[in-house]
Parts: sequence; structure tokens; C-alpha cells
Amino acid sequence: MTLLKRVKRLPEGFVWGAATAAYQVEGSTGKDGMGKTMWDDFLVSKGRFLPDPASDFYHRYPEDIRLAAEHGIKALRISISWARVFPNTDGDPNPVGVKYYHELFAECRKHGIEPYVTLHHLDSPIGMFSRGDWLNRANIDSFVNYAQFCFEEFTEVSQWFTINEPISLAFFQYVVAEFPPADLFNFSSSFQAMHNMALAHARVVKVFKEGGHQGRIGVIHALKPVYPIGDTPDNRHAAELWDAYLNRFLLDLTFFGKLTDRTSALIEEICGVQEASFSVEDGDYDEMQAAVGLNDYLGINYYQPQFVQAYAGENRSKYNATGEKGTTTLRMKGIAELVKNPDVPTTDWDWNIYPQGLYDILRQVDANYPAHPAIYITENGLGSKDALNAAGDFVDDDDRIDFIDQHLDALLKAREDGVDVRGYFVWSLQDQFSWSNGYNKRYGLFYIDFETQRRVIKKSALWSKEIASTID
Ligand code: BGP
Repeated sequence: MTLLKRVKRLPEGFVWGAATAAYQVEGSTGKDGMGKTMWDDFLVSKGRFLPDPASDFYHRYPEDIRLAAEHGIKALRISISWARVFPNTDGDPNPVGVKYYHELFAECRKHGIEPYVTLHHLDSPIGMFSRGDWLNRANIDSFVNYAQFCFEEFTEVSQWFTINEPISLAFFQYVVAEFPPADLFNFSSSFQAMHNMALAHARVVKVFKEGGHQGRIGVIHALKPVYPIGDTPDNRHAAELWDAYLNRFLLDLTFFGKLTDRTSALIEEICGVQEASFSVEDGDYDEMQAAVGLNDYLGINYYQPQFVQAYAGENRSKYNATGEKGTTTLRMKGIAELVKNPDVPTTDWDWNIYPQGLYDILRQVDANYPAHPAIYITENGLGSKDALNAAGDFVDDDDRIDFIDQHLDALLKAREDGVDVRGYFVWSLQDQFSWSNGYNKRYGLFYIDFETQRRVIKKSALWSKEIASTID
């Protein structure tokens, strides 16, 4: 019996993949010469959960990669932990860390899986973090050195991404206080970090191309279409402001190498109401402009849209990091307030389930950024409180199959309408450690019993195998 739903067939040459991130799967933090990351002490101080053992990918990657291959996965997003390779951010590399990644990439190849490798996935090393993380421009030099080392060392990798989701890092670090250093409504730092990450990306792309390295390179942006609730001019303006913050700031820097006049005006308005500012040095935009055409592809992580209305009161945030439905609040003075759309279902973490949003954001990127290269959806998936069946040998996650199937359907419609989307990576390959949520928010095609590290097949893995088999 077929498990396929709306989508019956994937296009020829389509890349079917799954995604992971070093700190969320490896465990073994601090082992074999690894340095600390920005998370280690922060998580201890919060006292809710720890990043060990995560999915113990550090030891169990052969099993996970075999399972991935057996269930149709042809491409795997993996990130390199900077702190495992350079324990002191700069200085000498850690040979054990370097060896681990060589072995990991070799294991992928052994199973016919193409590794797509991210250099920075929300996990700055502690040395970089303690001197200001992305706010300190000296750290851009460190990142360029680390990237250059990786390009020269890991010649078996040909698909690279520089930074995963600059917006999420900047927003969770400085606006809603979920990521270290847990600042609240510090829009200055959030814009500065995004600007500096865009510059870091531009420099690394240049180094990659000038070094004559083989393969492709790009950046990964998390994009969220923003819709006004209640079609009034004020609410439409609120949506435009929030879209400028969430999407346009970084897309403009990536694909125009500067902010357009309209984006610039919107960002200035946000800075005005939030008493924020950030600095741009002479030449920054020149460097960004020089890098625009050097991007070989764009990764888009899409989970959900945001519905907003105008808001003039005081700032207030409550992030739902527990899966207690209906507990999210985000109100930003003079910008917007998040509101629930009664017609759109949500997860236990209040994330909107809205496949049309993927179609819309793809069309928006295509229409507004003519210089964009080929697009890959590098993350999309459903976080839920999956449970094992009574026998403990299967997880029936039909809701996840529906979620992925509907988003894939939206992606294929965007393709039919002319958007060059070439692949899709399910977040995530296996259940993993989630930054703000710990271990009860599960996304995997494979279930992990975090006590025993036993892997259990979910129905979505069987579906993955079937949909992958439709690619010529
Ligand atoms: C993206 C990150 C991933 C992953 C995912 C799910 O923003 O790139 O690392 O965590 O979101 O988010 P969460 O674990 O908070 O549900």
C-alpha cells in the first residue's frame, strides 16, 4: 500500500535530503579536545536540560547514515562544530576533531549520500562569544580563517553553506533572550550582528572563489512571510515593518549588497521607535556587492509565517519553549504584535502550520531578488511530542507526513510557476536536541530514545523512502 498523499512524484534530479546540526546531534561536548561553545555554561545556568548526549551522533553516525540511506536520503546537511575543530576559536586545529569530520564525510560517501556542510550553525565557540560574538568585527577575521582552513582540509566536501539563519541567531540572542547572552529587545545588537554576519558571509564566499575551491557555496536564511491580520493600513504597515526586519534586511544585503531605499526607510523607522542604531563601515556594502554574484545557491529554512497587527504599547515577550499551547506573546512597540489567525492550525509550540506561506515566500524571493541563484529548502519539518507505539518499535507520525507532503506540494507549485527550487531537506534526520526546548520537541524521521540511544523508525521515514524512489 502506498504512503504517498498529494505529492506522487518528485522531479528529475531533485535533491531529497535531511538536515542535522553539530551541536544538536553530536553530544560529546568537550570530549577529545573540543572547546566550549556559547551554549555549554548557558545551558548549565538555565538548568532545564543539557546538550549531552543529544543523539550521540559523535559515536553513532554510522548507524544514522546507514538508516538515512536505507530510507531514501541522498543528501545530508551536517554542520562542522567550529569549537571541535578550533577549541580556542583561533590558533591550532584539534586533530581529533578534524579526523572525526573526515570520517563522517567518508561514511556519507560510502552510502552514496552527498554532505551539505554548514560552517556556522548557531554555535559560536566560547572564545568568539566572550569577545562579543558577531558584534565584534575581529571575529569576522577568525571566521574567515576557520572557513579557509575547512576549504583546504575537507576537499571531499563540495557543497558548502557559510552561516545558518543569521536572523534567528540575532533575534534569539538579542530580542527575545532565548539564546546566550539573552538580551531583551536590544534591536541595536540584533541589527549589528546581522550586518556583520552578512559581511562575514561575503568575505568567506570571496575567499572560496579566489581560492579556486571546487563546489558550491551559499548562505541559509530562515524566511517567514508576514501577513497583516485585519486589512487596515496600520496593520499592513506593521506587516511591512516586521517583514523588513525578518526577511528583507538580510535578503537585501545578500542579493543587492546593500539595503534598498524602501528597506532602509523601514529599518530606520524600527530603529527610531526602538531607540536602536548600528554601524556600517566604509566599504562594507562594496564587499557585499562584490559577493552577490558569487553565491551558487540559496538555502531557505521555512517553518511558518507570522500574522501581525499594529502595536503601540510597551515591548513584551514570552517565548513558548515548553510546548504548552497558547503561551506565546510577542509585542514590539511601534513595530507589530504577533496574533493568532483563527483559520490557521498551530503546533503545541504555537508555530503556524501554513504551507501556502512556503509558496508565497518563494514567489516573493523570486520576484524581488532577480540575482538569487538556485534555491534549496534546507529545513522544513514538524516539531511534535511523538510517542512510541505500545510495542515500542514504531512511531505513527502521520501528522508529520501530512506536514511535509503539503509543504512539498507548495514547493512544486512554486516550481511550476517558475521558481528555481532544486531540493528539499527535512528537518530533521533523527530526533535531536532543540536549542530552546530540549528533548520533547521531536522532528526526526527516526525516533530516538534519549536514555538508551535506541533508534526507532517512524512512519515518515517509510514515506521518505517511497517519495525518494519517485525521482528519476
Ligand atoms: C532552525 C534551526 C535548527 C532547528 C530548527 C527547529 O531555526 O536552524 O537548528 O533548531 O530551527 O527549531 P526548534 O528546535 O527551536 O523547534
